Amino acid sequence: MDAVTRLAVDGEIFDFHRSEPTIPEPCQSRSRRRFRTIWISDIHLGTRGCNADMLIDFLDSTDSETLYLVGDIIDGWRLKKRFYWPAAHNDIVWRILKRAKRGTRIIYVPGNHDEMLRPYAGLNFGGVEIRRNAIHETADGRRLLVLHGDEFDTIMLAHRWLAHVGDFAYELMMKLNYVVNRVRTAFGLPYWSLSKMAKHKVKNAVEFISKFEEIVAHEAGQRGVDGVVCGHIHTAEIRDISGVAYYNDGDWVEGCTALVEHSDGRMEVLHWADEITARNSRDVARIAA
Ligand SMILES: [Mn+2]
Repeated sequence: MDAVTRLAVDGEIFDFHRSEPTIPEPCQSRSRRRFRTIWISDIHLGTRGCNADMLIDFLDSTDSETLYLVGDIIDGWRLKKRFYWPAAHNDIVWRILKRAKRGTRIIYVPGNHDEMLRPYAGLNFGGVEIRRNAIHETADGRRLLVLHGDEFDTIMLAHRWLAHVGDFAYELMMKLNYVVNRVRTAFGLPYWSLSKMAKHKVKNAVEFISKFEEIVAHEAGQRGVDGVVCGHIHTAEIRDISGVAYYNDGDWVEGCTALVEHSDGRMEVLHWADEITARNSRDVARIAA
């Protein structure tokens, strides 16, 4: 067992017994938005890129019967290179384990960055079920395959050069995004996603993303499910691709998005920065009124 796995599994990172987070939870009476299901992925705990504050706000504002962690929750790759684990990252783990204690069913499908947890598929850590993939049945009776998405990287080989260009550009963008948003925060400006904008402008990235979406949906169709939920490419989306529903829950590095299922089976992508902006303007309106 390598160091990162030991940290993750033996409770040095997953501190099951930690009684209180450093960033306290708001009081229990604060109303949370309830969903049937929530999917989040690509949190990349253990990296500077992880937008912990935004995710803590999301976790404190929502609740669900089931929570899927769709991979790249902990960035084992990056942790191996350089250990980075601020208190806020523990607070996220604490909140997830607290949800399990409160009765939320939590299914963790590890991705490529947290592949060190894949051998533990079938086990349960503090109420978190580890799975290689899962089938989710929606309230309106549809069957959705839940997986991280790196399974299709080999099929994407033809587009590998794109992936590498993308990777370099992405790393750079993540760093820029961090700096830009620190400056914006200092000036009291709302959070702003640089690569969200860039992705829609760079043609190659757009081609890569739509190719990925088509391959994933096609594979899911072959397996006879009605749809697929994945992460991995950090691009939230809800799309019908030749009769297969494609859902991507995005990421918590810069997009800060979650996929949710409402009680009637309706699916929605929540852009949390926009939700915070909307909530703040509602608060301002209430104070003014
Ligand atoms: Mn990934």
